[in-house]
Amino acid sequence: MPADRPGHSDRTRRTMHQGLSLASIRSRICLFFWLCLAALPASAQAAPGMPGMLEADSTPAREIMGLSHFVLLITGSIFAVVGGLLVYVIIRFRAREADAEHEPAQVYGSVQVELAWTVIPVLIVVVLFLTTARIIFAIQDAPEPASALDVTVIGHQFWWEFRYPKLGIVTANELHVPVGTPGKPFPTYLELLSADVDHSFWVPQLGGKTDLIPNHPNKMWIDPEKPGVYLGQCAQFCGVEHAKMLLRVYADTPEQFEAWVKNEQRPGAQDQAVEAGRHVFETQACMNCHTISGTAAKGTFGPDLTHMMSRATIAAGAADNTPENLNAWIKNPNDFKPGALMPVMQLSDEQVNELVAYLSTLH
Ligand code: HEC
Ligand SMILES: [Cu+2]
Repeated sequence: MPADRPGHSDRTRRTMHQGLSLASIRSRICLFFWLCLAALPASAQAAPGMPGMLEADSTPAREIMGLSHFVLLITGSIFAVVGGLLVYVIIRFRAREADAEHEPAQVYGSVQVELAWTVIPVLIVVVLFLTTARIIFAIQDAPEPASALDVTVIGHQFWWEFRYPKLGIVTANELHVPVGTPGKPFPTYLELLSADVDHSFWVPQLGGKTDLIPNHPNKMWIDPEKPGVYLGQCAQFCGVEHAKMLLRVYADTPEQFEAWVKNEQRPGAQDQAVEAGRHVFETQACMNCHTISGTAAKGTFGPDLTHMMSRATIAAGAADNTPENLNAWIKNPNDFKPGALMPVMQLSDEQVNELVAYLSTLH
């Protein structure tokens, strides 16, 4: 509409202009909501290779999920009531031509209204607080059954060490725990420690986040019910490679778990055919940082490699455990994880090939 069209006062033109931009804002808000709605089903389903945040499969995770649904219900209702009233008021009491001359009724103070908007929110906060506290204590104070499995988890920059003190097993990055059977849960109690800085153990399907703090042991427990692999990751910024500090929890059937334990308890394989690689390992600095039981290598700065072939990934999930990746990792760990705390060892291609041949026998 031409701006200079006669018969339109300044005021009308201003209103029309505002109306136009309001309409475009409205359509943008609509678009945003539709996008959110469309994204919901996608985000509710765990993408492959991503931890599933909305698929609790262990008692602590399920309790936390129930709590968050409850909190969402209450806060969602508040949002609906407040938002609904706001929309109603905006439409019902919008500015009209006829209102231009007089101002709206002015209300000063109302004891009832002020009491209501003080007391009701306080009650809601108390309910939220008590429910949250109840769930936190129910999880934290759950008595540890005598049959429970104990694992010590030690966070390192940028990998996980798992120790099973009663079973004499040390492994890295891939935690194996047994599943319970209906009526016979088999929880795993984790003692969380750190070798350097703060880390956080987080496998969303199994439990809440718990920090690994130097000199301050923390505890948590999980009791997965379905066999399978649960993904997680370090949830506390611990240095440049924090994002590549991934976790895999294998929930094994009792038979699988027993077989895994048996295998892990054996000393490292000693295959004469790969003697050359073993020699390189034992005469280079590798042995100062890594342990391979049954050899001279007793270092603890890096992951225990005694049964490294029983793991699907290397470098805390940064790469699949294949001979090519092992080769590339030993040549230059920074290719996978810039800033990883394993040095470039300046070995010849032949030495690296021998090393990989040796490591590949460590089942
Ligand atoms: C200064 C200590 C140090 C030395 C020396 C060292 N490494 Fe490492 N290594 C590490 C650390 C730390 C990691 C874990 C890196 C990460 O995931 O962030 C690692 C990871 C590895 C891994 C992956 C293990 C897994 O399960 O994720 C392999 C294999 C490995 N090193 C082999 C070697 C070999 C072979 C040598 C000798 C040529 C060697 N390392 C020398 C510290 C060292
Ligand atoms: Cu970390």
